[in-house]
Amino acid sequence: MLRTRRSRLIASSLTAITLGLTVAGYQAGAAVTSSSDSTAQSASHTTKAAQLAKAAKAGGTCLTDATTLVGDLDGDGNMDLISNPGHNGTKMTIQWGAKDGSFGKKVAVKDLLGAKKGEVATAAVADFQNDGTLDMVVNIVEPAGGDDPNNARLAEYRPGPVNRTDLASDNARHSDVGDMGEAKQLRIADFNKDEYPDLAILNNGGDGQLDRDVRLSTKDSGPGDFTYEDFEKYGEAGALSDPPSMPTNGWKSFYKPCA
Ligand SMILES: [Ca+2]
Ligand SMILES: [Ca+2]
Ligand SMILES: [Ca+2]
Repeated sequence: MLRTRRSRLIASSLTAITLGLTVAGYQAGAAVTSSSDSTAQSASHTTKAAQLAKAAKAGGTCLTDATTLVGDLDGDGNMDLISNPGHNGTKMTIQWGAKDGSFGKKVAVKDLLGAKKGEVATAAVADFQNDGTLDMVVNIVEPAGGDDPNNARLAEYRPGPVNRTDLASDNARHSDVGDMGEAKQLRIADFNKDEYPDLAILNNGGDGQLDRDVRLSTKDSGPGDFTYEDFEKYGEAGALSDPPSMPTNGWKSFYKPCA
């Protein structure tokens, strides 16, 4: 039985990437914000965000909290604010940074990627090759809603810097995260304890199967392809009724809190 389940896994395993950042920084993210904030609060948040951006510029990519990363994603030299509510890649937002250290309004990654109605966009951000630029993995899929999952319409590894308007990368390549099921979540993970951020994918492989799939990164490839060996070591078979556990704080393994 175990064996049967495992082989299904292989089949189901390449799916998911998710983009999700939502509630953009409760702290720094709130900088540019929302009409519901009081003026005083806004001012205070803005000041804090500017301070954090300044610190980040000096010290590199850093975290304002577990799900809000400050780093330069579009390569213009100004720090941007990347929020990933729940750390699961489904509600990711970006606030592009300006020269004065302030951040623009929150834009949803799914919109930048051009996800259509009915499609689910997921994303993960990290410096996968550890070369100093932030990179993305993105996945767009229209869930089938039945036992037979759809494959991704778009699944790519996009080495940074990415374009501010559509998150395009000159060196984008296909990723297999969306090839064999529906990616429900994409999370940064630290599976093999090296300097290259890994991916955890919550993959709906069909027929009630819901697995934690794994992509380990290398200096050459960034996130690699699915291998059964990696799955056996770091993945987990699960079901819709009994989901696998997922990493919740992968960014923390690679980025320090902003000073
Ligand atoms: Ca930037
Ligand atoms: Ca990089
Ligand atoms: Ca790794």
